[in-house]
Amino acid sequence: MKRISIYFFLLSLFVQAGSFPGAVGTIGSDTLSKDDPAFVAWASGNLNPVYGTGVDEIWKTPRKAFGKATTDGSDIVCLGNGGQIVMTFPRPIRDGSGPDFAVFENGFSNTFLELAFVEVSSDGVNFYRFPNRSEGSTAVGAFGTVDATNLSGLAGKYRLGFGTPFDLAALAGEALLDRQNVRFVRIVDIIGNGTVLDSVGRPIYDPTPTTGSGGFDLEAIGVIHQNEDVFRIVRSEPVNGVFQLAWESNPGSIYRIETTTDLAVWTSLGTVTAAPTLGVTAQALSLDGAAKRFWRVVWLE
Ligand SMILES: [Ca+2]
Ligand SMILES: [Ca+2]
Repeated sequence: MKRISIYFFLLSLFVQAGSFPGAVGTIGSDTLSKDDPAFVAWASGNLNPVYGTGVDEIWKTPRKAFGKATTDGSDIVCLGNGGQIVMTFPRPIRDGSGPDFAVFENGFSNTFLELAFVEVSSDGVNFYRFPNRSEGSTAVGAFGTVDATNLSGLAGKYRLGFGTPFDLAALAGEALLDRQNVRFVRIVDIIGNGTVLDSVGRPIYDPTPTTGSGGFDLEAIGVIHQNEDVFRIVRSEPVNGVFQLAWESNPGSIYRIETTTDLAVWTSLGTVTAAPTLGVTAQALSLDGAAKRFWRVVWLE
């Protein structure tokens, strides 16, 4: 008899589990600890957040999502219900082998999971959402539970100190996304009452309603693969007596413009701060009557 009861117990576990990797500490979980040596950089800036409902002023500090992930559940920016934020990085994220970055939330258990969509952009204009799935089929109360095995492609799947990985390869084929130069990551809170749908049109459920620090609490974003290659010049031409120069730039970075007439001695024309919301910075430079002149852009930090 004892053997039979064990059999049924295992069967019921198998039947209940969803299709995707499970909670921290379970076999097959794809989470990354904040201390994983795979992380080479962390989010370092943000664009203006759009806060949703149910978030107190004390949680509206985007700076707390900069830098390395912590074990401090209050070291977060709270998006509010339906809110969103765009984060920037020291260098572009690139698509290497396997996951390329991970998003950290401050969930206090393996089952209190507040969820968000993750969208990326190279140019700061065109954003692409990671394909996502939520297989949960019942509404979750304010302090209800969410099963990680039901979730894929959504941030917030793991508790404080453990990131949810994202692989840019999932967005192959998007014409206006340069997967080797992802400069912006947008986190979009999901109102988990079933009105917001996953990639295949199924309702997404997470703890609802939440107040005070409602919605997704962004703790950090860790980068696994970053692009340290030479960046590209996208425009270099004289127009109406002015030389128009534009290059792919990373928000938060500083560049020095240099010029020469003989390719031997370069003279600085000063420094330029990257365009804060776009992936390209443009400058109009004086031609100053030289028969031949060259310019170059040097990436400082
Ligand atoms: Ca990848
Ligand atoms: Ca933090």
